[in-house]
Amino acid sequence: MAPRPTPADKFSFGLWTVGWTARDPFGEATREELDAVEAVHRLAELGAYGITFHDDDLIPFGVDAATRDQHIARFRKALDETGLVVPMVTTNLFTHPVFKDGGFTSNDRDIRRYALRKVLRNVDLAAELGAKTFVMWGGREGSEYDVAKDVQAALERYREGVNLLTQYVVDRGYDLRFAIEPKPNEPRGDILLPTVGHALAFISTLEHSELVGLNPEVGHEQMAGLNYAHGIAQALWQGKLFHLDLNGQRGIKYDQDLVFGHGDLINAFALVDLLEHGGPEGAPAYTGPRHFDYKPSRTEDIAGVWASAEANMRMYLLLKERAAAFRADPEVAEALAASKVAELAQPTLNPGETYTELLADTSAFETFDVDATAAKGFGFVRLNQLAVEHLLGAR
Ligand SMILES: [Mn+2]
Repeated sequence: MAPRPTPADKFSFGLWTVGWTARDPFGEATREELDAVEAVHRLAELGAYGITFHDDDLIPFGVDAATRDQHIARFRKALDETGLVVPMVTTNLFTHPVFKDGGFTSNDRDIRRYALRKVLRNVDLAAELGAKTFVMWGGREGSEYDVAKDVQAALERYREGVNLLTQYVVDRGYDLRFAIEPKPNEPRGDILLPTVGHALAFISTLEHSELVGLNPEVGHEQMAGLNYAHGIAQALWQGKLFHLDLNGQRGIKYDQDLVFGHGDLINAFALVDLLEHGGPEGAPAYTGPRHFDYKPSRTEDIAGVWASAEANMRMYLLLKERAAAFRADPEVAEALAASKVAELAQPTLNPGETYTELLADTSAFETFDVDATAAKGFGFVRLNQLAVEHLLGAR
C-alpha cells in the first residue's frame, strides 16, 4: 500500500492538467469544463498542497477588469477554504491566434510589446498570490521554416524580454524567480531553447541571471531522446533547478503528458532517488514543489481525471519508498562501493596538488598498470539489476 499524500509531500498540479477537456488536433473535447474552484477543493481532498495556473486558465482571455477581479476573488476564497497554496504561476502566450508566431519572439513587434504587457500583468498577480516561481514555457517561440525566423535576432528579443521581466521584479521588490521550461518541438516545428542545456546557456547571458533558472519537464527532455535525470542533475549542479514538471513519456514522439511513471519507469525511479537522496549525506537534493504537468488521457471521464491525479501522487510516493529501500539495502551499499560510485566525489588531484606534482607522480603514469586496471569490470549491471529489483518490489 502506498502512503497517502499529504501537503508535506508538496504535490502541486496545474489547473490546466485536471482541467483539460481533452480537445486534441483530431477530435472534440470529451469532458466538460472544470470549474477552478472545484479543482482546488478536489485536489486538496486528494492531499495536494498546491495549484498552479496560466492566466487564461483562471481568467478567460480578454474579459474586462471587473470580471477578472471576480474570477480571482472566487479562486482566492477556495484557496483560503482549503489551505492550498499557489507556488507557481505562468502566462499563456500560445493559445490565442495573435501568438501564432510567438510572444517574445514574434516577427511582429507590436505582438512582442503586447506579450510583455500580458506577462507583466500576470507577474503582479503571481506576486499577489504569493507564488515564488514564474514559469516561462515559450511553446510558440520558434518556427516551422528556417528562412522565416532569424534565430539570432529571436534570441536577442527573448533576452530583451526576460531582462525586462527580471528588472521589473527587482524594482517592485517581488520575491519571485523565473523558470524557463525547455521543449524541443510541438506546437512549433522547432522551439527556441529546446533542451535544458540550451536554456542554461541562454540564462548565462542574462542581466539578472541569478533570478532565472529552469523548469524541466520529463516528457519534453525525453521527446528529444535525452535523459531527464541527467538534465535534472546538471540543473541542480548549476543551482538552476527552480521548479520541475513531472509526467510520463514513451520515447521520441508527440508530447504524451502521461501520468508520472507511466513512461520511462526506470528513469522515473532514478529521478526520485536523485531528488530524495541526491543531496549532501543522502539528503534531498530538491525541496521545492513536486509539480505534475500531465494530461488525463482523452479516454477518461471526470472520475478518471481524479484517479489519474491520484495516480501521479501515488506513483511518486511508491518510487520514494522504493528508492529508500534501495538506499537502505546493505547489498546495494556493497555493490555501490564495488562500482566505485562514491569515489567519483573524490577530487582527482590531492589537496594542494598541481600539475607539477601530477607530472612527478610516476604511479599515475610510468608505473600505472594500464592492462591490469583495464581488465577489471565496474559491476554496473549488477548494481542496476539491484535497482530494478527494488523498483519491482522484489527485494
Ligand atoms: Mn508536456
